[in-house]
Amino acid sequence: MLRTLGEFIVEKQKDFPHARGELSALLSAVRLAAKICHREINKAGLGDIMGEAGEINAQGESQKKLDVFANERFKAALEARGEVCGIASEEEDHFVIFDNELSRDGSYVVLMDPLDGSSNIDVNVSVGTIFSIYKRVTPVGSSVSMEDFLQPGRKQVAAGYVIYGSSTMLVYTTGNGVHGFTYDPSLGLFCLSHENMRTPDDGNIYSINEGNYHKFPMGVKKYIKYCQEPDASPRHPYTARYIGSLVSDFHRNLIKGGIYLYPPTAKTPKGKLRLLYECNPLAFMIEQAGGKASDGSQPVLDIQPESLHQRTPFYVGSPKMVDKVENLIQEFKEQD
Ligand code: AHM
Ligand code: MG
Repeated sequence: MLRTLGEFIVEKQKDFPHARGELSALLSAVRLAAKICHREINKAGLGDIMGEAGEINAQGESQKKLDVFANERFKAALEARGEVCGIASEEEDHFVIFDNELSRDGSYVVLMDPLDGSSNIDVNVSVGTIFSIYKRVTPVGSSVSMEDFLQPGRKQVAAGYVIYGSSTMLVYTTGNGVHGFTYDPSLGLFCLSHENMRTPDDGNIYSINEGNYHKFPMGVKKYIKYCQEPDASPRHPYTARYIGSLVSDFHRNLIKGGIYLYPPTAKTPKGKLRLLYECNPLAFMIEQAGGKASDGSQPVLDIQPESLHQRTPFYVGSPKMVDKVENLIQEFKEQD
């Protein structure tokens, strides 16, 4: 029988005895914004014949870039319901306070990357939205502040992503497993397609931008060589797969088993990816699915954030693969 995301959320609310339905309402807002973004992203290629981003359209409005569009949609959907008192986004320099009567009493903050991998849209490659939800630490009724946003990933109450791919999917966790829903555009519904997702303990896919090889820490170089060794194990040599769109690379590896790596380099000592908008939510998801996420020396979820747009090296995926690269990074760190 078909189970929709809406029904599933209500069902799962019973798992939290003191839940008042706020988180369920918040997830419904995410679902609505995801549908709107799905619609726009699916016709993105028409931009070429209907006007590029930045141009003025027939109605005299300027066409928005899709990442700006996605940011506005998610923000509007989250502000409309009153559960969220503020958001932080990769698209905004500062956090945004929802300062209306409803939202001031909201208990949650949301951090998001509204459209990750947006440069891929030009070439029709899958992109994603990543979101992360925390209970605020400041009192309800007061104005939201920086400390509400700078919480370690362990404190997340929910996280997830939307992948706009050959199908659009919404995958999320509230700390009780990871569940995936595939969008049926003819019905306008997300339907449960992947209940209780688990990532394999070990895998044979490695995903990294190998063009930067010469700039990587020695332990990561050793790991890449290890992946390529023909006889290191029956799984060798591993398969290299890198879309360059984090949600897509993560989603594939979650299902098939594998590891995604974004190491530091001398030029970018913290790597490229953002701790709060990208790494923490995916780290929460992978741990819930039986995998691991590390910055090379500690679990990503244990990092105490210091600023909103902070970056971190990121190694995420099947636990045995993450252990292996972590060990090599530690073993060879004197040589960096
Ligand atoms: P973005 O947030 O500016 O879109 O950058 C994040 C993206 C990820 O989706 C992807 O995994 C990574 O950047 C690719 O980076 P690179 O091109 O350096 O390999
Ligand atoms: Mg991003």
